[in-house]
Amino acid sequence: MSDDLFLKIIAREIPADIVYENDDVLAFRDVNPQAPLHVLIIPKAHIRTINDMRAEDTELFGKLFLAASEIAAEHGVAKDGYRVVMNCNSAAGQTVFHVHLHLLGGRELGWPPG
Ligand code: DGP
Repeated sequence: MSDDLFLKIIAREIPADIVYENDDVLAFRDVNPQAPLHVLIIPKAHIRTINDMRAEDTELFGKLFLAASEIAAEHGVAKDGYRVVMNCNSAAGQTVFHVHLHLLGGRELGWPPG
């Protein structure tokens, strides 16, 4: 857990541009944005990857998507469209081992992703 960078953001030990917060969820702008709107939406609980998700986390993961839809609406990308993606482990490009939903919007997004 001590290597969990995002826990440090939750604890305000590392600064971040926070755009959304409630009791269970925090969202902040990605430090290396890949779109005009690129927000990371994370649970405050320490969960390393999707593989570590348990049945009792189902509601919490749902809250990440609910946050995504609210943030997208607030930032004006809901109508045109946006993407949410969660990378799992190294082959998918996960580099921070605290689950996070990427919210990308504000430009045309190609498919399939690289
Ligand atoms: P992933 O590759 O799916 O694990 O995405 C990790 C993302 O986290 C990556 O897009 C860059 C972002 N990131 C890494 N360190 C920091 C940080 O200290 N602050 C912020 N805001 N974002 C970070």
